[in-house]
Amino acid sequence: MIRYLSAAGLACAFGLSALAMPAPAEASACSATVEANDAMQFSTRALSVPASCKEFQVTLKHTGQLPVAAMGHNIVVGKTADITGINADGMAAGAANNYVKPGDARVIAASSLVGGGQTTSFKIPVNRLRAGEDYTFVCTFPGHAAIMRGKLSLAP
Ligand SMILES: [Cu+2]
Repeated sequence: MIRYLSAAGLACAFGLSALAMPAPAEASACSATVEANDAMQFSTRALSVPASCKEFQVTLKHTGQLPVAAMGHNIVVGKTADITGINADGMAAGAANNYVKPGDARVIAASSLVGGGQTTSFKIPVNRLRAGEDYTFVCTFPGHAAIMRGKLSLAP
């Protein structure tokens, strides 16, 4: 029991320090955190995915307080040329589908929908990205994509 508590304590301490300090370069290179708020804003307008990563994990943290039905956010990644269609079909698919059309081949990766105080994460398969191609990430919650968008690219 003492050993168990000790291990849990260590894990907890590690978790806290990982939150408080910048992650080591190696750990952060294949992941990123994007915050979204009640003012319909993402905390970043550009994500760079190193080509050396097999998967790129994106954590979406909704720092607001509004419920998902009123101010839900997600992140959907696609080629910039496909984003308008992805967004239109996503909105039509509704909240039950996280505002992403089921089976949409244009969607490279997508998170689930979160409301205030919630966090989710998803992985971008890096082998679906090409150098020099123009990618965009958006929130497909109805009415959000015009403001909640950013560029995504494969870094050499
Ligand atoms: Cu949104």
